[in-house]
Amino acid sequence: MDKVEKIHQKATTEINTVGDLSKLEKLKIKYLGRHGEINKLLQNIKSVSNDHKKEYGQKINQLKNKLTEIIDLRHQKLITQSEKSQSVDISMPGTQTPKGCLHPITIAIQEITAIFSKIGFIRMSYSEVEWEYLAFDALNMPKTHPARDDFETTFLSGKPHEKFGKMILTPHTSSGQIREMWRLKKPPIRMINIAKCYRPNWDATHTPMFHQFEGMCVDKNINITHLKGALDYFNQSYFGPETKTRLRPHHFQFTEPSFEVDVTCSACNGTGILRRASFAQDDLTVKCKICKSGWLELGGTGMVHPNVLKEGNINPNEFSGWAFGFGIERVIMMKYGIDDIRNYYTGDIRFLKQF
Ligand code: FA5
Repeated sequence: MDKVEKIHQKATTEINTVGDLSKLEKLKIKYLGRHGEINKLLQNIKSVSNDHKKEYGQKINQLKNKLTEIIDLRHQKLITQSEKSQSVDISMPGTQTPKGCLHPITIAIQEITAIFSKIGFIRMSYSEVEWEYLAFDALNMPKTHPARDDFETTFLSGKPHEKFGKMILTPHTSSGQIREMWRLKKPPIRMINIAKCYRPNWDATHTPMFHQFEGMCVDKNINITHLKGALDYFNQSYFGPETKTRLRPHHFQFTEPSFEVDVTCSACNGTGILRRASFAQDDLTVKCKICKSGWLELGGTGMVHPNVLKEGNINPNEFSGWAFGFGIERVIMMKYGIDDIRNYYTGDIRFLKQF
């Protein structure tokens, strides 16, 4: 009987002071389990005299019921405590979920599209896989042109087309000129073709996949002044109202005359020199690291070659037009002074979220 009382005392203290549910579960097994203290006490009944057997059995049953009851109570209490500790404190600051952002190329595509749509240009996106004929022959580029070399163009396996030749990954957006003339059949044409292009290059200013935007305008009496006006309009809208544009003579097979387009560098305002205030009285001047000369090269342009208009079933004696092709990665680099094109494609969030 003493032992029963001792176990009663010990178990009650342990159960009422236990601090978590898993320890309470262990106490339950210790006292009420198959090999627990209560069962051990029951096994001892053999050694109790017959006179006391009944009383002993009753005491053990009472103890079992008592322990079951206080274990249940403790269990309930611990659950309530843990619920309270997990309850929401509405005065706590919330967890910040990182926000996504648009890729700088996507932002530039949206901006360029909006700028040209204001002057009536329709956004097109011609395919990334093109026929050799449309990318070269139709653009007045002979079979021997170096751009048609394996090193410059990615040819795809597959059966060549009888007229259009092999399939290639589009090396420039200029094939969109032919496709747009075919689509509209008749001028006026005002197109901005924005698409992915592929060339096997990889350095600080070239990636194997890049984006170009190709502008084309064909109508009656279109001349170079319209081209210069459109380029001024775009460059001032995209780079800033102070931006100046210049055309330098160049050569492309599909335009005549052809030019390279330069714009004034926004870092040095076209001076080629950066002025830094110094603590001494004189100004400290350094050469602009971005442009070195005040001008940055944007891309190629020119008046659409008569042979190209003919390929588009447009009479060059009746209509004329201009076209240009610029790299999107390049215009963003020029606008923000980015020195390595590969930044766009390494997926570094610290770079991408700045735009
Ligand atoms: C052309 O692709 C001509 N089709 C442009 C053109 C269109 C001229 C219409 C006349 C009339 P070019 O190869 O220079 O030209 O490329 C134009 C621009 O694309 C370059 O100035 C450069 O910004 C970008 N570019 C070319 N190759 C890459 C490359 N591998 N990675 C990133 N940008 C490139």
